[in-house]
Amino acid sequence: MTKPSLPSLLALSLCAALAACTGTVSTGGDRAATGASTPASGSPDAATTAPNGMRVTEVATGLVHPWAVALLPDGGFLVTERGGTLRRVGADGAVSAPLSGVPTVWAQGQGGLLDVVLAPDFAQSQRIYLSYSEAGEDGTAGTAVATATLGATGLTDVRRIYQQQPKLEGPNHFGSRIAFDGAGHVFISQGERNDRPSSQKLDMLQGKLVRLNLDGSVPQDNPFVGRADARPEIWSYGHRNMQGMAVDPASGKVWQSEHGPRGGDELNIPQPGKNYGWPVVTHGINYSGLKIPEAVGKEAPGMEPPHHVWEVSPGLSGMAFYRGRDGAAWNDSLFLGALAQRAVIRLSLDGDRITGEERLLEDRGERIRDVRVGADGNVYVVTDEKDGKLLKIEPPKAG
Ligand SMILES: [Ca+2]
Repeated sequence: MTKPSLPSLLALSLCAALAACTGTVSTGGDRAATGASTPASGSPDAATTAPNGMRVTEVATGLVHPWAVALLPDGGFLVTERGGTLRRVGADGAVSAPLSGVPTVWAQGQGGLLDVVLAPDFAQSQRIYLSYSEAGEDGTAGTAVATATLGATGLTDVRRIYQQQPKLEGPNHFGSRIAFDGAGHVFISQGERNDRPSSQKLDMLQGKLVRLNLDGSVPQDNPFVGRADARPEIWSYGHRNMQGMAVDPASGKVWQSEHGPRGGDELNIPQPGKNYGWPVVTHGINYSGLKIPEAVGKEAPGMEPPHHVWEVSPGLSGMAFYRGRDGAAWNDSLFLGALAQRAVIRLSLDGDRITGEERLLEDRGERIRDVRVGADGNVYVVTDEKDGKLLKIEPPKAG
């Protein structure tokens, strides 16, 4: 008796569920694989069901440029708005008044209140982590991270645990995401503040992935600890604007996404002390259409190639792994928000290997700023709009 293995059955059912199943790594602007093509517009309250069985519900609307969503154990949400407000959204979709106690943010350009995540011990401590841009002297600004205790209507015991140094002028490329490795460390992604050369300078924190202990102190096993010419907070360098980051629960590895210039959005799995190339190696060019002045090409000695690259930029934002749900249609996926291409990207994973790409919510035409996966097996996203939304995506049924 020959029976197909469970993995192949799952693969078959997944392929059957999708309008197209490429089975290969998608590069460039390949937007061929679209599973959910039924228009989802209509009544804002109505759940819509796509042909693959995926169901999309508007949980909340009226959020002003929401930047991140954290999923609370009670079924509710915390949502940051870039302008500097943090709100609770109830499981029923009720949006609270702004919570008190949020740090003052520098809300200009791409700066403002950015990421929000729950501390690893949130159930006991009620602590949260926020990233944001803060003002420096003489019109400068930089990325910062604070922790705080979450109460019903506000934050208390707010402690700043990280400040990007030095602060620079300009309203662009603050990152930023926060992720925990489950081993007592917090990773903070940030941008190079549109100051390209700084990504290669080890005495500056722009364009660096930073690794700290949960209280903000520097782990003594960080790669540049003890070097007089380098900042000890640095985990990896040569990054552009890292607006997505997540730790893979299957491997414990941190993954980050970064905007390329024009073309060349990347996924990396940063290793300690390694150089990820910006602006010396890149698959992109300047938005002006001109070559990046420092660029030598797509590779160079001593510089790590991206784990995955999109030659046409989706405009990557938040990301989340979908793991450990045997039998679920979307098990072993990585979800990424796309701002420019206005979609949710679902990558199929085999370990670290990317085996397929699908686009979701393209029909809605909304800039996707953040993606999270709930304990309930659903995917939650926020849209970067003046009338921003929190959406719930229920996966298609497996098999
Ligand atoms: Ca790179």
